Amino acid sequence: MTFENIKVARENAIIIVTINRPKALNALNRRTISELSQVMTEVASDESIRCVVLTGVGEKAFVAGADINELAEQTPVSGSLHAQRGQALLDRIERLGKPVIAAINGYALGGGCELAMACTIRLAADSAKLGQPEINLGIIPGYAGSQRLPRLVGKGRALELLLTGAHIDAEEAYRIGLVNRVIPDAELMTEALALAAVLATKAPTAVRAIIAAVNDGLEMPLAQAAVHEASLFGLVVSTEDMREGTRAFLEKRKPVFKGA
Ligand code: DAK
Repeated sequence: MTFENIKVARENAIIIVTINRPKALNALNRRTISELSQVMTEVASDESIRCVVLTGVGEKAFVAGADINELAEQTPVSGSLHAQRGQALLDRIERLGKPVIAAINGYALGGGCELAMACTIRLAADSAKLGQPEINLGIIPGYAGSQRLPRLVGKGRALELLLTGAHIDAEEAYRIGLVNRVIPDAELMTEALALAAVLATKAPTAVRAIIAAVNDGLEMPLAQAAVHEASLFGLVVSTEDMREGTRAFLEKRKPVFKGA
């Protein structure tokens, strides 16, 4: 596949997707959303891909938001279409069934912060800045940021970030639970790829089931979520990978999971 606004590279079972619009600080325009959607569709259907690392080109920005030039000229019809496509992309990332690691290498603002929140795990470079500044444009988040943010950091902190539009640094984002780890700038991609390599060795069906259990379960009452977990458990115990995992433990060796 060839793309204009993203770069895609492969390292064994890992796909590295780099958003590549440096002149606009990697802002998400329609084309970028469409290209990301295409690559995620491909990743979803390719069993040999086990993990994705998502980052932005350069040292300044992960994604500085939705493209404000496009936002400024939206009509109700185009705005609604844009909302549907962008939300579908973020839902697909969240429920890809394979871990997507956001390597946040600079500004992750507005739609950029929303994109990072849809990822499975967020690693932030120590110079990263995160926030939801939509309020300063007279709008509100459009990619479910007002919903994912309180689920990650709690209602009070989410409301403060959404209402002030403030940018917070990586350490503060870590303190409130918005990112999983803060990593020195120069080591961000090395760490992201090291984590991806670990995740890529895990049993794919169990990985998919964990991502589904957590995401679906957060939308359900606890008792119903526990029943859902039990059904997913029933699925994973029927896999060859479960037999391999338990056998490897008993034989005191590392398991080799095949996704069967
Ligand atoms: N869109 C388009 N261009 C952008 C951009 C953006 N979000 N962010 C930066 N740029 C461009 C700048 O215009 C500038 O272009 P030139 O002037 O060089 O042509 C270039 O990138 C470099 O930016 P700056 O010169 O501003 O760089 P600074 O270091 O001075 O400042 C900054 C960096 C990140 C603090 C600043 O660029 C900034 O504040 N950017 C905007 C951040 C922002 O407000 N982002 C949130 C956008 S609102 C929806 C779905 C989602 C959304 C809305 C609706 N629906 C489903 C309907 C989401 C909305 C948003 O994300």
